[in-house]
Amino acid sequence: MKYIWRLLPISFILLMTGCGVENLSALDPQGPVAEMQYSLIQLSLYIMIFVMVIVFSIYIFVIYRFREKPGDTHIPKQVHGNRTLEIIWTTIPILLLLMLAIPNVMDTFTLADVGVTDEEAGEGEEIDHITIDVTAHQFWWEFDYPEYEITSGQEMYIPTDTRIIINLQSSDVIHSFWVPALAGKQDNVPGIENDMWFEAPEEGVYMGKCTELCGPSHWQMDFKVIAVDPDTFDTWATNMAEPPEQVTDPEGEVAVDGRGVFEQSCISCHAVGDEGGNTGPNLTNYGEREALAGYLDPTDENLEAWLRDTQEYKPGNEMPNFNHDAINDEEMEALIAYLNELKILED
Ligand code: HEC
Ligand SMILES: [Cu+2]
Repeated sequence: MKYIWRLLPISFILLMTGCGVENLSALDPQGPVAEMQYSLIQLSLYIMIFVMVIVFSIYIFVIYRFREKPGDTHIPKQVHGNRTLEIIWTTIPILLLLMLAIPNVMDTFTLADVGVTDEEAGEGEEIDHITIDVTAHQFWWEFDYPEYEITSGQEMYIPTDTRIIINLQSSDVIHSFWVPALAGKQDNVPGIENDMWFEAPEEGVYMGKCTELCGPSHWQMDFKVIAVDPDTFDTWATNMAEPPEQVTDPEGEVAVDGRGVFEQSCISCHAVGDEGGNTGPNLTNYGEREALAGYLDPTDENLEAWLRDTQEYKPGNEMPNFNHDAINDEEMEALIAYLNELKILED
């Protein structure tokens, strides 16, 4: 027991490794934007290490070399000002700051340019690109694809190796859009449109977060960027606009019509295909969600718990709780079966 405190650093290390959640790290950059930003981080880190090593070496040397020794009565020579030293320690920091500033300013301009002309290919040649308008809501994300006239909620599908141009907006307070593995963060500010771009070379699910304190459920305002190959993306976009017919209740297991319950209680806020409101996330592909409400496992139990008591899961969100008077158990079962079947990619 006496040495239990020795476990402290170990548990600290274990705790910190928990921070390396898959694809939620700016230190594992994917694509040109994240890589550019990562190399700037590395550059400043190396410069800082360089300065630290020199300063600490001189410091330690001076402490040992000039410490008072027993019987030392001699007071060192008092000097004031040394032109050579002054010039050296003014010039070196200026050079270091220039080394930092030049690539930073150059990359800032590259990143700020969301244009799509391909300079290497010549005038008028466009880079493969799509535009996504990202609207932040307390506490969920809306992704509109103006070129495809589709909207998705919480999960943003993108084609790989394509420039994704992002326009950031907010419907209420200030939020901030961050997908660490793909690009640095930028704010969603009401009344202002900010833009940015990124590309994902690899297929995969990239985690995103709201990084501006925006209300009681801010910490659960997670989303996903799902990069798929361009063909899959086209299928996805086509089917989002016109989802395949749903075979609700294929085995005839549930007596109540889930779609009917949805139309009665949910459609005023949630759209499936081009039908329905947009106060809440579009649910056209709910059955393919990686997460429920951004952060829960999309199991039946969690879905029911969420519908019954959404205010418990995300306090302050705009969806009402549905108790047993609003939706009875039978209707709930049918509704869940209906939602799980909302798939547009797999059969
Ligand atoms: C008054 C509007 C409103 C009504 C009615 C409503 N919802 Fe919602 N719903 C929302 C909002 C807003 C959210 C986003 C909550 C958040 O994450 O902050 C949401 C989130 C959800 C989610 C999570 C979505 C996701 O992408 O993970 C599901 C599933 C859902 N609602 C299903 C339903 C069902 C089923 C009904 C009907 C029984 C319903 N909702 C009724 C507004 C509504
Ligand atoms: Cu937010």
